[in-house]
Amino acid sequence: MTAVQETGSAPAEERPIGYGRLKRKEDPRFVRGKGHYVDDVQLPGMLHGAVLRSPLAHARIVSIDTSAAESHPKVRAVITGATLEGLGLAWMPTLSMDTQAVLATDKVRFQGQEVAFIVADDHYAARDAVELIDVEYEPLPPVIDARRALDPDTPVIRDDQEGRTDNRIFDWEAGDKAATDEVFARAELVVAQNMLYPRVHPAPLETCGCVADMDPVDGKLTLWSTTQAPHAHRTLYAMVAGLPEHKIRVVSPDIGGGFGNKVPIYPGYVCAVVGSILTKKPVKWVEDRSENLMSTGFARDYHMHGEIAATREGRILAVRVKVLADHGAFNGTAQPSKFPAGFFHVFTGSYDIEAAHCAVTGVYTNKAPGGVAYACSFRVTEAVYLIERLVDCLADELHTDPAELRMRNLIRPEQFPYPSKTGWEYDSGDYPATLRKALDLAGYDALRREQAERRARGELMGIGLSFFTETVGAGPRRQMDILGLGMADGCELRVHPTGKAVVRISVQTQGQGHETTFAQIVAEELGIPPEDIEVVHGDTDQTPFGLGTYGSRSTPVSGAAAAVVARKVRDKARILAGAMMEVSPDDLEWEKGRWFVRGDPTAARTIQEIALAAHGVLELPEGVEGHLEATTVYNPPNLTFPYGAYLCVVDVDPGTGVVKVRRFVAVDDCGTRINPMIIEGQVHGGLADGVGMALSEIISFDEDGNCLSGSFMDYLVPTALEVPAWELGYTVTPSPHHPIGAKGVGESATVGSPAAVVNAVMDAIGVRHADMPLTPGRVWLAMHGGVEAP
Ligand code: MCN
Ligand code: CUN
Repeated sequence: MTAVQETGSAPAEERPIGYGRLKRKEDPRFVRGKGHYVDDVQLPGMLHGAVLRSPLAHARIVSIDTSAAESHPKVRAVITGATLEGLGLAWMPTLSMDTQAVLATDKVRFQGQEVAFIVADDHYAARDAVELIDVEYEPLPPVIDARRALDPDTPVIRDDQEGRTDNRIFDWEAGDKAATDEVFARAELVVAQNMLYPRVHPAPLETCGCVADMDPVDGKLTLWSTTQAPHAHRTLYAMVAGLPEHKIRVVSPDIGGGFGNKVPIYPGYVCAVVGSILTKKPVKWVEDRSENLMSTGFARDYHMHGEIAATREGRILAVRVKVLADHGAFNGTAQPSKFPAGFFHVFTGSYDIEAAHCAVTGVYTNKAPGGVAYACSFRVTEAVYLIERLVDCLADELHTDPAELRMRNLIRPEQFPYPSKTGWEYDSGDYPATLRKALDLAGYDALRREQAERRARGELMGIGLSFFTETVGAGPRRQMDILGLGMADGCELRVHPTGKAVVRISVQTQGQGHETTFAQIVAEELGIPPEDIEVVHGDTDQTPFGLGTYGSRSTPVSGAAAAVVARKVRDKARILAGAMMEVSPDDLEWEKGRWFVRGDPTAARTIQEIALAAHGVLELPEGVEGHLEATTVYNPPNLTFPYGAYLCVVDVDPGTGVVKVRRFVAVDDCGTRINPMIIEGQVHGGLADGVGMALSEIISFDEDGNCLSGSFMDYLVPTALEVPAWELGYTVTPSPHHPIGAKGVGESATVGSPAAVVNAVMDAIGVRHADMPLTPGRVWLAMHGGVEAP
């Protein structure tokens, strides 16, 4: 598909960890088609579930007649909201402390909402029986445009909540309003821009699904489930069902992509569990593509009004933002409890400014719930897009080169750790070096000359930049929790007598390669080769508690935990090595894989020898137990702040508005690089996401609330034909507070790239702003002074 142009600097700078570009341990099974996904789970006597969904966006349920479905010969159970009400399960808590209907009882609130659940002998019978259920609806006016959601005459969507009189979910702000207003009042120049980050969908290759198996004898529920957070899900199920955690086992087998789509708990999972309880058989439920696109966690949907204040010389002084956040019918976003807009308040970006303020209002609409998904780093996508568009708007106003404008305003290396005006402390960075590297790789000056020549010939070539800073690694317990669960991660490491090791982690890979990179971290710390280290994950019965994989937190939190636990093992190995050699542990020094006597490198014990002795007959020092193992719970002191400079070159067809992405240069800095090959894969995927969102992806609705993007014929993800050969570079600025200096990278490219593409298209067509997705029709309209609603 896309070629990698390896453009990194000297290998020494790359600082790869334990075996560097190690091939992924998980790939032999994937390339042979031997992955084991939820839909591969087959249990004796297993039944199949299917969901009846609402055809209407907003309607009162008058009656549900299930008699025809119940008499279908292959149907084993028909579950409605009334059934669940009897069990106290008609509503469930969301990760944002709202409630969500499992199956609708009173009203339906978005098209595709779950209304009933059929359990049948096979999948086809279940789908057939869904058609036999007769629901009478009384249609209500739907609320589709978030900008109308707070109008006084707009129907109240969540009339299930007592005392509610409007569709407001929250008002939230960050920064210093008075200080910001003061800077704006005296600024020489203010540029303002409305922009929409449209509703998009992560659309993982594998849709969501589960197999629920409630053992009627021992009362233990086993749930194979597409979840990015098995432990957090288990605790929620325990809270909702009143079962103790040890009676619930959540298994997350191979996951075919998550991208945030698999963080929430969906009604289908709960219905499958209820189906298994009622039928005393295992029940499988796997949604289809349309169900996934129409009803599961969407992303973005932020209406933003941004203002940037500056001097005439191009010094950025302040940024002010108002956001209207469309959360759909239930506030089901997954983010740390204290931050209803996620980490949006990192919108000051990579610039050293005097003041900033944002105000975010969340509203209900008659659309599917979600909001935090699609490699967003908890809304950093929206924040980066906003500031990087605003900076280009300012450059346009000042007739300044956008690269120069950025260079002039970037936070300087000596300012780190940098306290941002909205409360973050950026850990480390050398922003100008990274931007310079991107410009050099791209040949920026030559590109600008080429652009001028082409313009003279009437050709539309555009060059777009973006510089992003992310906040990843949620998070310090004192600041962050989800539903009261602190975001620290456990990790356990055991070295067997033969010197092979098993590391048990709480995070869950959906394709990121954790089985490889966590082995590399332990290998680096202990000198045991990665192939001798097994990484166990994705099974709550086998792994320590932790909050899961999202917000690129695995490396910053669990990766740190793996390093810490390996160091604990190393420390114990030192005591044992001292006993083995009859020297004081204080006289020992470590080099990769062995403890040796200071001044006599030949007197040494390898970690493997020590492991054997730890299980053998060695006389142990006072207070030291046998075996070689350790556990830890890692509570990060701060988030990590990866960053990068991206440059996109596009050609736009003046006749049709078709955009061709000709080149894309991405220079990322994620601190210490554990596996450069995996990092490149993460960046490639994220860049493709960014091009897709910028040019073609949108979940849109008609005025009745019909979802117009329910299939891949309408929801256009990019293919190899739409993306260029990525040109990657990197810089390395380790995180000072992470044990191995690593920052997250999994979402960087999705976060950073859309602005670069849009900036390039605006540069090509000479228009200040047009909203994504920049489809040919919208580009053409923008070129000709028109605007089209998304
Ligand atoms: N890595 C590394 N060196 C670093 C940082 C990361 O080698 N300095 C490696 C890690 O060891 C890991 C991978 O890169 O193997 C991603 O690490 P990290 O940035 O910690 O992100 P997570 O593992 O927590 O993954 C989550 C992130 C998110 S939130 C989304 S969304 C997304 C993404 O990962 N979903 C993905 N990338 C994805 N990639 C695949 N294939 N599938 C998804 O669903
Ligand atoms: Cu925001 S998508 Mo990822 O955090 O699973």
